[in-house]
Amino acid sequence: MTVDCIANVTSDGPPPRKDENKEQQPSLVFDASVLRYQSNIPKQFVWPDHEKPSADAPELQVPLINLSGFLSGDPVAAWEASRLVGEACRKHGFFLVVNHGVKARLIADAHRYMDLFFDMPLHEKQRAQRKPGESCGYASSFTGRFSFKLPWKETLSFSYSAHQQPHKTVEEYFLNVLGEGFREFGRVYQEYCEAMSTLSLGIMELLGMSLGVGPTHFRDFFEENDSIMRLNYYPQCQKPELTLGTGPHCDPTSLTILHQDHVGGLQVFVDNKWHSISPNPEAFVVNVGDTFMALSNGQYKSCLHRAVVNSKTPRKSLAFFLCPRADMVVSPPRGLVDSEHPRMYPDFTWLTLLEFTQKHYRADMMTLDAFSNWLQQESK
Ligand SMILES: O=C(O)CCC(=O)C(=O)O
Repeated sequence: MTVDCIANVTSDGPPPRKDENKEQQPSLVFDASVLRYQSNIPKQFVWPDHEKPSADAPELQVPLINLSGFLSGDPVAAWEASRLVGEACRKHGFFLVVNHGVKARLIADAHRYMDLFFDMPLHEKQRAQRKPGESCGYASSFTGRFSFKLPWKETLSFSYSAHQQPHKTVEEYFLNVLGEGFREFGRVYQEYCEAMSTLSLGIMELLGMSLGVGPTHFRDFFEENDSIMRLNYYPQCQKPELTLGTGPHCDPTSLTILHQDHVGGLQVFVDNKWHSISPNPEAFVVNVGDTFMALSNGQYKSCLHRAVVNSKTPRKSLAFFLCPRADMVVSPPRGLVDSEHPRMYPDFTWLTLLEFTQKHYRADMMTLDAFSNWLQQESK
């Protein structure tokens, strides 16, 4: 993710720096209802040649992990699932899960309410406009924060808190920001986030087993998660070969659970080449983010990925970004550190990394290294 909640556009050159590319002129307005038909796209959306989408992106080999045995308490199935998870995370950090226990009706509702939201006129969506420095709300293409290499998309992001129960933070967000007419949106996304939080805690058990630290270590660490949910909407683009829906980035968060619709567009950079992950409506795409890479002391990969757009069909994806409670200290378990595996990253809190990506640095493939250097300089 980019937590835009996080900004997910690449940067060039060494970090850290304040938003050097910040818009000095009035912000460009991304009105999808107009731009999707325009044959000349504004130059701010044209990406440099070396980053433009490639026509050919072979399918990435990712394991399709059946969670039914693990979720019903079968220890053999759990070990097999954890073995597959571990293998994928050492290679590139991406895998698919099926029979995950999330109701098909809930996933369908989450997509349906996305259509309802993004089909509204721009001024209606802007009632939830994300303000500078805030991490949640409606953002169209991040036109306020950056002025070049803009992503061709609109997003709505909101936070989910597992520790503020019985507060229903998502329901409250929709009611407070958009009003009574959005009560049902809040109900659907509250339920969806709760299902994502439960699923991610299960995956944390598998990750802990695969790393040899047992099923409870990471599960307990994320029990009170302060996570982020993002609805990504990519309108059609008449020049899809010039732009990107989401620029190349590694998610600074811990674990991403993505559901993409039938259109396709997710690509992952593995072995020096972009690969696709085709849609599978039964499956969630799961990937490790920078914070979990730090928790695993660098053993598991947070991999570069992006989304491409097309000229025919709008595309939607639902991204749940698991994050620890904001004040938890991110530090690998002792069992993952020894003389052969010295500490790769300093201790930090998720809140500090979140602020770093929002105030100082456009998330990219170097975020964690840039952040570690910045922390070390700050502590001098
Ligand atoms: O829409 C997608 O397939 C990818 C989205 C993504 O990478 C993000 O929201 O950070």
